Amino acid sequence: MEKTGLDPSDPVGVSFWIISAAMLAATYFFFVERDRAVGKWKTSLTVAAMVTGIAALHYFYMRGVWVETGESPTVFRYVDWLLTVPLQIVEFYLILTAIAVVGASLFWRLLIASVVMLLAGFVGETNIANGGLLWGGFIVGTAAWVYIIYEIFAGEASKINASQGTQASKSAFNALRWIVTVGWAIYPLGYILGYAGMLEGDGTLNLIYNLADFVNKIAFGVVIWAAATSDESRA
Ligand SMILES: *C/C=C(C)/C=C/C=C(C)/C=C/C1=C(C)CCCC1(C)C
Repeated sequence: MEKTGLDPSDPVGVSFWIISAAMLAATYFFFVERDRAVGKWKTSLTVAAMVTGIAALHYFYMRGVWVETGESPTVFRYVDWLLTVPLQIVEFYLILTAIAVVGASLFWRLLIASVVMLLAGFVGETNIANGGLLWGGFIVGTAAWVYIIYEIFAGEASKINASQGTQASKSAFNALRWIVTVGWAIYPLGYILGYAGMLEGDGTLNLIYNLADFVNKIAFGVVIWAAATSDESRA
């Protein structure tokens, strides 16, 4: 049968559709709520809206690829991540610069680590047939992610937060670092399950990545929104 539109018995296609709508709604929400935030927190909400807005666009296209071809929209997915993950790194930096004078080198270290993580994953996922690249990419990507975790829990970023943070910035920073540790862990777990042959077909891997994006983009924005509109942010 020729495929037309969305098949209700295709949970992966339906998840692409639902997340497109959620990303769009979140974008509108963060953008409108920007009015309630003060000072530098306004910029944080703008960036949160950019993240979900860019994702919404990619989810429209990813749904199309999946529904029309039944294949993983790997290139769209990584283009989306390459745009949105660095923006989330910018969020960390904005939270820190709202409270302290922060050297630019910290920003560049986090940014480069996030790009290395994604490029390594992309090389791995687009060369599945080459086991060396598939797992080499995974190892390099995981090392870069672990470095980011180190930086926000024990490195310079964490020290600035601990010594100079306000209540609002500290609670936002703390929640964001758990998202980066626990929420982001869904991606490498999906990668392992997907490519070690534990899942059938590409569908489940896409479901896992979709769920992870939903949590890590929308919940991430909500954490920033909560801090930006809290009374402490006015202090
Ligand atoms: C909005 C999109 C987000 C927050 C994407 C995050 C993606 C990751 C944390 C990906 C991590 C990976 C590794 C840690 C190992 C290599 C494979 C990746 C790229 C899936």
